[in-house]
Amino acid sequence: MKSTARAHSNIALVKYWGKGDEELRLPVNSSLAITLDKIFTETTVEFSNSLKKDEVTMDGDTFNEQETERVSRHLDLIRQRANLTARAKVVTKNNFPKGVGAASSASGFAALSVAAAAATGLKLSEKELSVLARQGSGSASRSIPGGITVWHKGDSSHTSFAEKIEYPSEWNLKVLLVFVGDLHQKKVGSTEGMAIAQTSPYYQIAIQEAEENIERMKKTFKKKDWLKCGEIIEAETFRLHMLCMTSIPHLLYWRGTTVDVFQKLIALREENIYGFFTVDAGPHVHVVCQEKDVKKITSELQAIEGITDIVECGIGGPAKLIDSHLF
Ligand code: 2P0
Repeated sequence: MKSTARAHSNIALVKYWGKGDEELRLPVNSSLAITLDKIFTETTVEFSNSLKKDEVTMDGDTFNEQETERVSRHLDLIRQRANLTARAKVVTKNNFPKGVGAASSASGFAALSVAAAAATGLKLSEKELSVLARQGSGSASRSIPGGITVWHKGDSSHTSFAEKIEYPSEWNLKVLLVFVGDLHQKKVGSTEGMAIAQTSPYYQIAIQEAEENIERMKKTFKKKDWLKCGEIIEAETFRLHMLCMTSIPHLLYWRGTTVDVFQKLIALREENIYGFFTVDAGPHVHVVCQEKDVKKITSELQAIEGITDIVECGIGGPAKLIDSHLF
């Protein structure tokens, strides 16, 4: 059976940066993320006995051996479960460039998991799909449920999955993706970067802080405390990048323009305009704000030299099967 799925990217507000179990991709702390409606991956999978090996193409390019190997290992998990040996043809398409800090592995492995499971005829629950996607790429677990999600770190494979949580819908949350400089691929990817996180002298305290920030953030949702929520979003940005900057060797993902965006957002608070910055393993900034402030924030940021694009996103839905196949 040929199956196609679409999964959205997500941006973490409480970040994942370190694994307790590399093989299973169990994180050292829980994380919390927003699903992005405008950034997504579509993937078609078909298993066939006539194929000698898995064949993967993304945006028209055939995957190299190393990239194919990672996909094959993920497909093996599904083949095992479905009691299948056939190889697969996988065609995948992003509506954004790979490796620019728009979390292509999150939407990629979420779409692959949903499409491949369906292509084998397996019927998996949302939780099972999240557990499965996590094993391809940790952040992919959070692209399965949609909305705002918490990925529970868990203490075993089946207890480490993401689920939706409630948040104040009246905030009308938006996320502005602010692209800084050219969109070439980053030099040190997340998997590689987080593998050295424990060389930071601040590692243990950072893990504890993340768990506490999940609880603090959930409390701000309950109390509808927008400013406190923003404070935690930015504290998490600095927690992640402090870890990166104090790892050995250190990792500095920001550019000057990244900091210019922070400064502009901080200055706008004088006018009661609140956009909160968060940054992943790259130089680009995600601004979390309310719909009523989008126009003003966008026009102010557009004036900063070095910003190449701003993409406005709302909150995206769950990963799901779609009818339009890619081959
Ligand atoms: C996050 N990032 O919470 C953090 C913040 C990037 C910075 O999760 O090794 O691609 O595939 O499990 O999920 C990106 O890391 O890493 C990520 P793997 P992943 O969103």
